[in-house]
Formats: sequence, structure tokens, C-alpha cells
Amino acid sequence: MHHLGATRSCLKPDHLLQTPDTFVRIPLPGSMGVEFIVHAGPQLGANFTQMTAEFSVGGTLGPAPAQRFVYVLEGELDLVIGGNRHLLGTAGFAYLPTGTDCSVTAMGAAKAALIEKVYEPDTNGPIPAVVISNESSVAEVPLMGDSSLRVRSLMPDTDAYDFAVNTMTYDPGAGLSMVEIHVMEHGLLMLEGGGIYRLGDSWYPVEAGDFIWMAPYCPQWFGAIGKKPAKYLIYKDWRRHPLGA
Ligand code: UGY
Ligand code: MN
Repeated sequence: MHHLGATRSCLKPDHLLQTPDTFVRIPLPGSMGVEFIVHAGPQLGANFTQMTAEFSVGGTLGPAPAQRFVYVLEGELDLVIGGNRHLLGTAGFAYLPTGTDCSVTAMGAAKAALIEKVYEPDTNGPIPAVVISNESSVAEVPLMGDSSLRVRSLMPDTDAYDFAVNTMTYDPGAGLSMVEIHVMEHGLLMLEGGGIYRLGDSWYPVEAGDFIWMAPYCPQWFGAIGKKPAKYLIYKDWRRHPLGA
């Protein structure tokens, strides 16, 4: 079935909506048994990469060119660091600082979100450490006191870390209380449910499986529609001076 060239995907200078019908899978060097959908990278104007990695049984990731965040979407990943083995199930995640000596291998077929960013050191010098956890053990916090919109911060919020990855869960009918316009850029993967995303001067219907990139200062707003909560995984650069100093 083809769609005569129609898609919800849309690329504009300050945002990308990429829907699964337009995903193209590629191999990357050093990885075996893994296909990558590259959602965002420098080619798009982004200062980070975000990919979906689709593992066959036994598939393994190549080394990261920068610090890397891994969030398991489906299946199970075996993370080995310093001789210690960690099984990451669905919603399990790991933050791996630049140069971490480790292996990431799929036990069966699996899918993970990968985020990579060249580390910007803080002049005060705190060093980031490995983080391994599961989203279910992170407390939910209402956004600006709104209990119908809850945030889980997956990364430690200290100066050692130069990006944040959060999940945001909206009850049906909940929405951001303001149109945000901010210096940080975003990579966003819709995990559950759907709604309407305002990006720049456009309003898009979005649903689970969609990816969105928002450039710095892209006007943004989301409202959840449907009978079940909407949830997304969202990256932003964080805690660094805009001049890079
Ligand atoms: O963290 C954020 O900036 C978040 N509230 N943005 C968003 O959901 N588009
Ligand atoms: Mn935002």
C-alpha cells in the first residue's frame, strides 16, 4: 500500500516531525546485528545525535564517539562494564560518559533510543559518572504543580552533566501551561498515546512512534488527546553557558 506521497512527516528550519513511515534504516561502523534510524544529528543542525537502534538476537553496539545515553524501548540489553553485568529491561537506561569501556548486547530482539553528545566540560571540573537505572525507580514530579503532567528526570541534575533526559506523562486533556521558547534544543520520542504538538507556527497530530527535533527557540506546546495518557522521552542540552565558557 502506498500513500501517493502523503506523510505527516515535515521538515522546517526550526523543527522536524519524523513519522515511522519515513524511517530509513542504516548500518553504522563497529556495530553488528543492529540497524539504526538516525533521527537527529549535525546534518540536521542538531548539536547531538538521537537514533533508534533495532537489535537482532545477539546484536551489539559499536563504541560511542561521545558520551552516550541508552533507553530500552523493547526487549532486554546486556550491559557489561568493568566485568560487571547489568540487564536493562524495558525502560531501563544507562548514561555512559565519553570513553566508557563497555559492551551493549541484545539478549533477544530489542529496540533502544540512543542519544549522544560531545561533552562540554564545566570549568569547575566535576566529572560525570556512569548511571544505570530503570525509569520505574525514578520519582514522578508534577510540572509546575500540575499533577496531570508528570516529569521523571533520568539524568542527575548537577553541573557535571551537560544534558538532561526526561520522560513526561500527560493525562488525557493535559497540556503544557505555556508555549515554550527557549535556548535549549530538544529531541523527543513519543512513547505512548498522542495529541497535538505545536512547533513554530504549525500544529501537528502526533502519536507513539513519532520523533520530533526542536531547534533552539522553536516555539513549542503539547496537549494530550485520547483516552489514555500520552508520554514522551525528551532530551535537552542543560546547565551550560550559551557562550560555551
Ligand atoms: O523541558 C522542557 O523544556 C519541556 N517542558 N519541553 C517540552 O515538553 N516541549
Ligand atoms: Mn521545552
